[in-house]
Amino acid sequence: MDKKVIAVIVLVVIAVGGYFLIKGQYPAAVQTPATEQSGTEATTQPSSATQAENTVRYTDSGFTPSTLNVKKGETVIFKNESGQGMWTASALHPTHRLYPTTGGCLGSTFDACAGIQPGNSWSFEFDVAGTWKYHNHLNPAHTGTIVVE
Ligand SMILES: [Cu+2]
Repeated sequence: MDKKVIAVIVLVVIAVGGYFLIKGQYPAAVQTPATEQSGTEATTQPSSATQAENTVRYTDSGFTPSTLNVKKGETVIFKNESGQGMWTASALHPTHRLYPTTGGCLGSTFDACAGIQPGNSWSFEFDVAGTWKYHNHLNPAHTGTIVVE
């Protein structure tokens, strides 16, 4: 009888001890991925910040910002947040030949070659340094400038 009682006590001690061992490890296991997550968040933040800087919004009142400075090789995203089509294209209207890369639908490759519908966006990589004016081919009064350094 005494041996049985001792055996039960030993089993309870092992079970309780094991429970606390597992419980003690749990918060540590949860904490490790949490710190890893905050680490990756910190590294992804700068790249998303630079992307936001290279965004030109097109609203019913025109392109914002009207002048955007970028570095050579960077991509600019033109977001159509207006209620009309946005056909971003190099100056001068209607030949679109100012930006010096040929092979576009009319002149330069800096040309969306189509009306981008509201809610959509169009992007272009600027590989040539200079001051490049552009406009909305569907509403040439709306203009903007990209300065590539
Ligand atoms: Cu045009």
